[in-house]
Amino acid sequence: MAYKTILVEIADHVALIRLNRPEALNALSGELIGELAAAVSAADADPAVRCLVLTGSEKAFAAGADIREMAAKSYVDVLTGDLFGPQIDQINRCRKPIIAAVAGYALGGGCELAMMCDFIICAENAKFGQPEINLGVIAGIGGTQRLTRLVGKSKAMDMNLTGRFMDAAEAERSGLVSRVVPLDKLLDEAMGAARKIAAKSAIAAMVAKEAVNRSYETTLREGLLFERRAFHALFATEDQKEGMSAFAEKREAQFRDR
Ligand code: CO8
Repeated sequence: MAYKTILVEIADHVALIRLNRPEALNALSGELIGELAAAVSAADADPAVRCLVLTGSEKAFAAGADIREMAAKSYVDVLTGDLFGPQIDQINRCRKPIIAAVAGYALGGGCELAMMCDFIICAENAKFGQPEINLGVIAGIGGTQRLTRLVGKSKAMDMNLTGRFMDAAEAERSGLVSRVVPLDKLLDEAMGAARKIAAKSAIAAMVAKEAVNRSYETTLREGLLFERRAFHALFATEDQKEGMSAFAEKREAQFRDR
């Protein structure tokens, strides 16, 4: 499918999705969010894809929702139109792992989009922020919720109330990102991680993602039970037999997603 605001390439079982509105620092317009949701759903449904990487440009992952597009909307417009709601829900339904590769600005909806991915690898020039307060609004797709779970109340309050940006070193220190790499290594690092994931059992990867995400939704006791039952269930797969036989036979496992 031809998109106008994103670029999609599939290679080595990895779908690389690039946000591509350079004229607006990849600001999330309605069109971009719609195309992104469609591309994520298509990759999720494509048997040739085993992992997704979401990235922007060297200057901006995304500088937030498109302010020009939102500015004149009324309360009734955003409420009845459920601004971004269905598309965000669609992206969150993806069961395959998604890595965010962030360089430059990840602000507002851009920071929130990165946090919707399963983990974030960023370049040394990355800047994260929830500056919506400067616009007289607040974060709307996870900036007060996911950010708080990731970096704790104090930093989340600081960022949401002052609108200040967090650099890559602070983001790594705070647990917002899993790795920081030089800008010219960002895509190699993210694609390398994605190819590594793509070589695993897709069933185990899907269940691991589901189990980690469950930890945000439930108590420790219920989460541990969910994890244990999911672990037990994986013994019904051929991939478990293959993975454990390959270890004993000192060879690479050949997973077949069965
Ligand atoms: N929306 C629209 N256009 C943008 C945006 C944006 N978020 N960010 C940058 N642009 C445009 C600029 O207007 C400019 O366009 P032009 O050249 O036509 O004037 C172009 O991109 C380049 O930007 P700058 O000239 O400003 O570049 P600088 O390098 O000087 O500054 C900054 C870069 C610091 C990133 C600056 O552009 C900035 O502050 N951008 C806005 C950041 C922001 O406030 N983001 C939050 C937006 S609100 C939001 O994300 C809410 C999400 C929740 C939605 C919830 C739905 C339920």
